[in-house]
Amino acid sequence: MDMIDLRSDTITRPTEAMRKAMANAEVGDDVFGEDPTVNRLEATAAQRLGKPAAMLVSSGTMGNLAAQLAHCGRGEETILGDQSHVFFYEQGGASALGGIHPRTLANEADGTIPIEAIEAAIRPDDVHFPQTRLIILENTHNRCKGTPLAPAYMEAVGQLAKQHGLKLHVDGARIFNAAVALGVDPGKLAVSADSVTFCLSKALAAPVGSVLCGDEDFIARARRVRKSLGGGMRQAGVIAAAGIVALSEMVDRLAEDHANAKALAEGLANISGLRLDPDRIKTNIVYFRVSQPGLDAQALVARLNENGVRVLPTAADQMRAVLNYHVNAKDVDRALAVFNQVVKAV
Ligand code: TLP
Repeated sequence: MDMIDLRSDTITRPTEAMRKAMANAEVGDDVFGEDPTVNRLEATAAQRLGKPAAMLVSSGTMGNLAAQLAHCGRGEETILGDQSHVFFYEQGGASALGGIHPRTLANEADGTIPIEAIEAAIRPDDVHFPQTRLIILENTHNRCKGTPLAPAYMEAVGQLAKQHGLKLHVDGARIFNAAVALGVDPGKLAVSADSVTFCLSKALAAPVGSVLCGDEDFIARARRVRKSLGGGMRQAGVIAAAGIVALSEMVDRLAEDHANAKALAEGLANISGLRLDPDRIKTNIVYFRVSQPGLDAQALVARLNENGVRVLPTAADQMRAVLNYHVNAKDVDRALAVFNQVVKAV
């Protein structure tokens, strides 16, 4: 049985074009700055995000951590959403490794944090308080249903940061999904940010890697941080080669994942015993709840798995499906048939 794997877009495997590019990549020692393929990926990424410089890192987590360590000193504070990946899923790395203090604010359902709430959380100059240094936004917002944050909101937060002498970092793990969904250039979403990370290894289907973008000084500091974290990768051109293909060939097709996500969401909403609002689905991520008596997320996930569909449990009554390169419109129909059968069988 062919499994339909909807647990995450991180499960995507490299395309034939990526495998060829990796096999033939020209490489050098990237710690010496001598890997031509890494240099080409970094230049391409910087240009796509409208920033002067960029650095390849092993993962989105490392990109977000390196950004925080490059922006903040020990005891300084970041302002970020309580549903953000940085706060929720990154092991508190910035606190553990950098002594950085997170100030969480409630995310709205659409992944934003109200501007007034951010402004109110900025610390005044008082000996009792840590100093606020950095605001972090996430676009698209994973735990807030993959919602893309609009350019006007990103710019308003950037303006606020500037007024208060703060920096803005964007966890743009899926910023290309946001750009495609909103029909804007990714650079427009990053224009007010001092730094932005995006992932090659998620919806863009590269096997490894993320890129951190920012100005030259920031990237120079982040390179020191990356080395101290053990992230100097030497002949990383074999990774970067797949990343270059990801950026040139895999961005426009994200619209297919979004259409498939919408179709899946509409189908799931028609199954009594499952709950979600399909109108909220704007990119490739579909969260839904189970409200069928006698069924919880773990049990449903197990039964779906036995029938060839994999989704991720995210709470006792909640699951997540992420549409990706290996799932087409026919697979969505097949997955919906399995959902129907499994929920009805209870
Ligand atoms: N997200 C993963 C899991 O960690 C939850 C997923 O399957 O969605 N920022 C955002 C918004 C992310 O969703 C992720 C990964 C990361 C950062 C971290 O990227 P990696 O896994 O490359 O460290």
